[in-house]
Amino acid sequence: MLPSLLLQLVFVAHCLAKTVEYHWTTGWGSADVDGQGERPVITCNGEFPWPDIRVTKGDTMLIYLTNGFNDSAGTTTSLHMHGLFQEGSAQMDGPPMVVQCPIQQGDTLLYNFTVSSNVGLYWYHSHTEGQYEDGFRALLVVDDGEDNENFPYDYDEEMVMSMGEWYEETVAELTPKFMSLFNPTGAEPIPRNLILNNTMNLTWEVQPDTTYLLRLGNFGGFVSQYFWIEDHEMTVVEVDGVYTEQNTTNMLYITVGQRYSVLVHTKSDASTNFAIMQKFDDTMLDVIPGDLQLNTTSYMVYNTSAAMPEQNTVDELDFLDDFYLVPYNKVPLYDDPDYTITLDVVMDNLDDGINYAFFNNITYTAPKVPTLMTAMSAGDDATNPDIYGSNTNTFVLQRDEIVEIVLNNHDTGTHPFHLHGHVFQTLIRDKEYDADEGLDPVAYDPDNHDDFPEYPMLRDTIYLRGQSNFVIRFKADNPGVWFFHCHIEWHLLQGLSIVLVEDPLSLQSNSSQQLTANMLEMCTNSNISSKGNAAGNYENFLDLTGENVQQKNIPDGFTKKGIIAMVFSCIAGILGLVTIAIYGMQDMTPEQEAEDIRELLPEEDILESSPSKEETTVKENVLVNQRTAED
Ligand SMILES: *[C@@H]1O[C@H](CO)[C@@H](O)[C@H](O)[C@H]1NC(C)=O
Ligand SMILES: *[C@@H]1O[C@H](CO)[C@@H](O)[C@H](O)[C@H]1NC(C)=O
Ligand SMILES: *[C@@H]1O[C@H](CO)[C@@H](O)[C@H](O)[C@H]1NC(C)=O
Ligand SMILES: *[C@@H]1O[C@H](CO)[C@@H](O)[C@H](O)[C@H]1NC(C)=O
Ligand SMILES: *[C@@H]1O[C@H](CO)[C@@H](O)[C@H](O)[C@H]1NC(C)=O
Ligand SMILES: *[C@@H]1O[C@H](CO)[C@@H](O)[C@H](O)[C@H]1NC(C)=O
Ligand SMILES: *[C@@H]1O[C@H](CO)[C@@H](O)[C@H](O)[C@H]1NC(C)=O
Ligand SMILES: *[C@@H]1O[C@H](CO)[C@@H](O)[C@H](O)[C@H]1NC(C)=O
Ligand SMILES: *[C@@H]1O[C@H](CO)[C@@H](O)[C@H](O)[C@H]1NC(C)=O
Ligand SMILES: *[C@@H]1O[C@H](CO)[C@@H](O)[C@H](O)[C@H]1NC(C)=O
Ligand SMILES: [Cu+2]
Repeated sequence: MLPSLLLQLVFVAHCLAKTVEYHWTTGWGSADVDGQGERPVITCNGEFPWPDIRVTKGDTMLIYLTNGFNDSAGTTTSLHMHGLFQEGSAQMDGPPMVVQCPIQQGDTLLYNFTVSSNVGLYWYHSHTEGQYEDGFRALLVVDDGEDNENFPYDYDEEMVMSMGEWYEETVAELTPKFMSLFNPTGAEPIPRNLILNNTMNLTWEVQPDTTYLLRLGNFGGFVSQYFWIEDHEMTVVEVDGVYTEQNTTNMLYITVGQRYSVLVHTKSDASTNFAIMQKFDDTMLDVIPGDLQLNTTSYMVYNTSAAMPEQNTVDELDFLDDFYLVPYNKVPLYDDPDYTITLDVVMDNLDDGINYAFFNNITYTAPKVPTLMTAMSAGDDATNPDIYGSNTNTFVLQRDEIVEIVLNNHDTGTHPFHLHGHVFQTLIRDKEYDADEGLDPVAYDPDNHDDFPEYPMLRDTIYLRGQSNFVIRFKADNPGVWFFHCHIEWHLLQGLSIVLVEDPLSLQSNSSQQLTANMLEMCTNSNISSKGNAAGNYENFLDLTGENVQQKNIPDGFTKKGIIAMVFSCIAGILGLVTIAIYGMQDMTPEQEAEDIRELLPEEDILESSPSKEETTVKENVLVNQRTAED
């Protein structure tokens, strides 16, 4: 009786699941997103913005992505569905050199996967070189049953909105200025505006006395945003695809990568319109240009004939702390960890003078073979983390173990961390230890910490405060190769990521995880081996000769602080110009400038002798004078 009933249910579920197919070709076009003029954008089939899409849990998605870029730089591409677990389809997750080979110009890769268990709001984006900051991104709603019938709360209408930031220049223009000897502190480029649904001044026409399910996703690449609606409360019911117990607030704080679904009940009086506010978390900006609009106003419109509201200001940025949210399913705190990964975050300079981001002194350096393919081809060696390379920060997880990640931030900045393939519980998120108040970074102390929540919040992206720490846990029940990284695209370029190889032997044996012929073709066309260790060695997986490694450290005898003080105090006089360089107002290219500096500071001078104070001063003068002369 029971089995046959079950069978029927399976059959019904199967009938409803559909296959949706998309054919997307990347290209370059032009769009005026923020009303301040056209600039190049990445298009989808010649159009911008990219399509927001909706599927139902259980659906299979077939996305044929064609690289339609035709530039001489050979720009490649890729696609990541942010938040989807990709159960049984780890190769479809997107990050190049982690799970796949890059898609070369003219090539098409089929992303073929089933949305088996995810529901709620997600988004998709290129996982290549900050490309999504140029527009290659959009939202993805996964309905929980037909018409979202299994959603646990009642609502009348739904509204989906993306938020993000917009830059004056393209990522290709900004990156060389950012990753430069002339940006020794790693100051991130400053966006020009905050945007809502790929525009500004958006109007949302609402009906009175109606409960809206408002779904908000921050698909930006850098700043967190405060979000509020004048004189309206928001009841949080879902974050990052996890239903929550209701928690009502006036304000949200949404980092890049995060999503919130809230219930908003409109007023019964339809006479007045209200401001929808977005505000920069300006503590994340290294400089705040005088003309940067920190608060951005959009409109909740009850009455199209009535006046539009002015900007709404508040006395305090009193936002909901997501740490205290309780998942609707009340998943209890996971057991003590079987495996703890402790990571220290540092931003620092290497021998080339560029500012990098480090986990445990390693800045992620892509291997020669995508890590998933190393795992697939390594046989029993796949469980040995060494084969994945010494500069990829790869950790191997065993099936079903409880994994704990302890993250200690030695940097003063806020970082939103994202884990692929899972949601995680947040056990601890410590307060900020503000350097401006003379405080030093504080690491998590396993013997002395706050009590863990009984039902910790589950989500896929969470922020870490400046000089602070967090502790997260998840269960390694999804074989795959999963990236864990800061979602600030600038910091990802700087190497702030690790790779988790989860249950590699199951990957090898499971038929659904076998690499598709189309995927292997991407490797052939990229001249990248789809077999072998991080160095591409297939004979002996333990021989890493020839692997990619990060730049050398600044040599011994010079503390990193010391060399930065020496080399860069010289530049201090022109630090203002660095900022200008970032804004693109500088007519000199970073390469030219780097050349100038190298000439003035021959390597042996900088690196081989500990300079006296006097020498340093002389060099400073030379440089400053040189700059003055040029200007
Ligand atoms: C938004 O409104 C401002 C002020 O009216 C205008 O300058 C700007 O161009 C508008 N932006 C868009 C995208 O419509
Ligand atoms: C590249 O593509 C654009 C349109 O996306 C087209 O205008 C241009 O002619 C193409 N260039 C080459 C070299 O094919
Ligand atoms: C293969 O992977 C799928 C998806 O994760 C899983 O449902 C299935 O049980 C796995 N098969 C085996 C034999 O482990
Ligand atoms: C998508 O993957 C499924 C499961 O591996 C496979 O059966 C199907 O043929 C694939 N579809 C295409 C169009 O390749
Ligand atoms: C914002 O974009 C979403 C998805 O494209 C669309 O459904 C929605 O209507 C837009 N919102 C407004 C207020 O225009
Ligand atoms: C809409 O605004 C107009 C202009 O202020 C006003 O005359 C009208 O009564 C308002 N409508 C409602 C339903 O309040
Ligand atoms: C921006 O919003 C904040 C918070 O409401 C307010 O304190 C501040 O005065 C606003 N800034 C400007 C320039 O309007
Ligand atoms: C709602 O969130 C606040 C923190 O902003 C927390 O103190 C409170 O316990 C939460 N309440 C519920 C019911 O989740
Ligand atoms: C990082 O390097 C510092 C200085 O060389 C060293 O003290 C520390 O132990 C290293 N940390 C790790 C996790 O290897
Ligand atoms: C791969 O190698 C071939 C032959 O050397 C070359 O023509 C092609 O441009 C290379 N492709 C890439 C993406 O490097
Ligand atoms: Cu970061």
